[in-house]
Amino acid sequence: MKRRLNMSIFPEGFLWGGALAANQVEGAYLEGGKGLTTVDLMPTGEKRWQIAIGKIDSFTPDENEFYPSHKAIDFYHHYKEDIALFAEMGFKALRVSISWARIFPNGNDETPNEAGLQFYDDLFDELLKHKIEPVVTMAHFDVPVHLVEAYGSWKSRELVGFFETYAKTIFTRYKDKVKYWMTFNEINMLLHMPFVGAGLVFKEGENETQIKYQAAHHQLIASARAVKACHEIIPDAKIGCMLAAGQTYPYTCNPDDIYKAMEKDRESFFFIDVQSRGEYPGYAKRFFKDNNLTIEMEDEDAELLKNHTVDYIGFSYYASRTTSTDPEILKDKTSGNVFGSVTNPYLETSEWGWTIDPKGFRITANQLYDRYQKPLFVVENGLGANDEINAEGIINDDYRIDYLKQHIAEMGQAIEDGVDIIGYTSWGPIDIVSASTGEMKKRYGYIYVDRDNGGNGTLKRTKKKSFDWYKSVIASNGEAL
Ligand code: BGP
Repeated sequence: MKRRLNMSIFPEGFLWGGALAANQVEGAYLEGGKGLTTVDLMPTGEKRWQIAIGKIDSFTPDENEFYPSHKAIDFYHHYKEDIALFAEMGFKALRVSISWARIFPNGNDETPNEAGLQFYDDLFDELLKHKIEPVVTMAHFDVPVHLVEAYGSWKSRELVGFFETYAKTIFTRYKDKVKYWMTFNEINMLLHMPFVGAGLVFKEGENETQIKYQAAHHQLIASARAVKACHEIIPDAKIGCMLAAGQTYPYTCNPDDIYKAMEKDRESFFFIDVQSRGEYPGYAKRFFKDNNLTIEMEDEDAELLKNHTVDYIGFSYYASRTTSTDPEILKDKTSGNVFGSVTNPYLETSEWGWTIDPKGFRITANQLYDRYQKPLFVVENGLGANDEINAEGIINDDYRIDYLKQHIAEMGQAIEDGVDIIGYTSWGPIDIVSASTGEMKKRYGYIYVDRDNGGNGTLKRTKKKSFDWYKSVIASNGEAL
């Protein structure tokens, strides 16, 4: 009997690794010719949320505010050291994002910024030297500010052409080094944090829903044009979409709750239905009609969407969601959750109020695979926690090991269910700036970074207990959890 080479339930070649975003790690926010991006205008504190939802349209820098993306963890200068640590854990892949404004400082410059192109060349070379596959996000919450000021960002159809030029530039430059791409990070976040997802700013009295869905259409067209260009320039590459996923549970078996849970999931699936099935679903057309929305489309759009769908479905999973039609239940919204989820009495939550639901990971993976029947790529999963260094300089993050162990086990169950998952890049393999709060204390890493919420610290990297644990998970291809 042929001995199974791989005793694990994870397939040979499973892409174990970690995920980062340029704006949350690089720092050097104006170095090497980089232009300002939307996230560079977002300080920590309560103002951050108002900016995230597009309610603030004046961004005069305030020296009393702290802007976490300006230095982040200085990955721009530390990437070789950090990649060596990732290699020590045995990473097969590292998800990073390219900052559009490093390549085109204004987003639509006549010629690309060579220093920016060279930085990512060096970064990819370092990864390949360690046999780590680069997995590249083209837009991860960082729109060039000039495009916001001059065009209203993704409100404008002009952004489609600018993004296509950016896409063709990086595909051509990195075609021999990068074989896994994805277009917009958590494209559905446009609905919940429109400035973060698409650089949208709303003026008093504007129809925000109309603006959001017109901007979404522009991103969906830009994504399809990028898919087309990627397949032409790098025929052996895979390019995917990416959503913030997490099945929505109905609070009761009341059909109204179940219908509302379906509607909530469709808010996110809408984007992926277009990117993966190639057309606007009927429920979206009804939504536009019922809400008097008119989405401006061009003649080429329908055919472009139909003929250039994604190769895989990338997604982040942190938590499931729960919804209800009962006003009493709805009063109790889970804090820190952009999806307006209510508390699920069967589940614990993290320090930041995010539900902890490993079984939900298996449910969500099955839900996505049932719907799209395309390979899935888990490109974010992890636990944000306020890690402490003890007197001996040790960080015993057993809670993170426990969270990840349970989630990886459930991901394995999904694979046993027949779900085709090609990789798992856990979020923040090294401590980085939190997207929602801008905090450093919301730590995700296997590696601790000496930096606090105010940007103070030596930036020293220290392995946590989870470093060796994840190293053994990868070495055993997911068998030793
Ligand atoms: C997702 C983003 C990531 C990351 C993650 C964790 O929305 O794609 O950029 O930030 O959430 O969220 P946070 O950093 O707010 O804890």
